[in-house]
Amino acid sequence: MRRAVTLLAAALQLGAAVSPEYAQRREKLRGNFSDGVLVLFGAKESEDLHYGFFQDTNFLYLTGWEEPGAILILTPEVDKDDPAAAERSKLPREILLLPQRVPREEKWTGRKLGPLDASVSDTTGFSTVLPAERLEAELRRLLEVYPNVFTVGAESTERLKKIAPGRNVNDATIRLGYLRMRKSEREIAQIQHTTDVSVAAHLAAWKALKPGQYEYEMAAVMTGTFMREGCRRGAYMPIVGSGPNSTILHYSRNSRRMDSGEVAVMDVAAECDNYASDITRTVPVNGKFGKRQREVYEVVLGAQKAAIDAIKPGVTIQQLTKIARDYMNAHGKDLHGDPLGKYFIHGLSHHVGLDVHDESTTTVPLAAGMVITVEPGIYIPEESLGVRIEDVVLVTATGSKNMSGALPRNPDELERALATSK
Ligand SMILES: [Mn+2]
Repeated sequence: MRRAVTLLAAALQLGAAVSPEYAQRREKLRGNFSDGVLVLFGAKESEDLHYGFFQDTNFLYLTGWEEPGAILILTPEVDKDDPAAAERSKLPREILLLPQRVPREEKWTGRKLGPLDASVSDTTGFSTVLPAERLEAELRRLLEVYPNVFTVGAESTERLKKIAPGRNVNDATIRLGYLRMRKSEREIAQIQHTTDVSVAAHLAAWKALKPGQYEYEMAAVMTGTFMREGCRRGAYMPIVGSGPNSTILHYSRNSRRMDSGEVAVMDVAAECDNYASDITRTVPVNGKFGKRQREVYEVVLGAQKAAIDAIKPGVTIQQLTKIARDYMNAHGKDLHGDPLGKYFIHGLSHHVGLDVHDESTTTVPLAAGMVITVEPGIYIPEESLGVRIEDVVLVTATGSKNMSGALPRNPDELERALATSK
């Protein structure tokens, strides 16, 4: 019977039974709360035809559930010494609430799994699945036993304040963010896959790059690579900035013609199976760096290498940032003789995972299994010259591994790759 149900679910594309990893994460999170109930709202059906439906990443992290309108309730692990332990241990540990099916809407959006479908527990991995309209009743019952509510985001907080007036509604963003920082083996493999696809996209763009091409042509080649590899979207809008645009951090119009003698900053990466990557290379449009371009490039590369060399468990992003900036100040000057550190105007690193910018408190000591970017940049508008080099780096027990290291970044190697790819 179970097999038949699973096959039926597969035939209807209702999502394969989810990995046990999600239940493990919920258990871990339950150990992080003591006096409250966590309520998370999944993303609603998207009316934005630009993008389609993408699940909220915290919701996805805890459930693996990719259909709209779901709600998750978690109660904390019961402490045996708690005077209310007997009462609390009778409550459900976790509840998934799903919207009732609306056949009329399913003509537009496809068959959904309803809370009353026979296969719902097998498919979702939750033993308690209820219709979404039961939220208020369930929450009221749980709040007879627990004083507080936890959730994520302003909209959810407002919604819960209305359902539970007079209760503290606390934001759990940071708590969840910390949990998400250390990636599992499976997550690391997924980020590696996304990174490999993104590296292939950069190499494809290098092959197409020549003076007279437009920035959007590079973006098209790269986005095409993502889609051919089965990835649904980029992790962010492609940034291809040439000449003066190379100094604009989040330039994404990509509308300029690229000319010989300029550099192009390409900050482009995919999102595959919900996991992001984040890679930047700065390349000479005609295939050869000019003297000054190479000089500044070497400073950025040196800063990046110094920071990556310093990565090991216990070090903070704040410390790595100082290493990168100190390197720039010691190794390069602007046209007025000032050290280059002041042209590094953004953060060095952020965590990468389900979001391209996962929660990234810069003072948290790094630990094995964390994945961060290392992306020093120098932007000198006066010289129409911006250089950023960004790799995705896994923190290991003894140091680090550059997950995007397959994409050349040493200038000679990069020029050779540009020449031989034509
Ligand atoms: Mn980045």
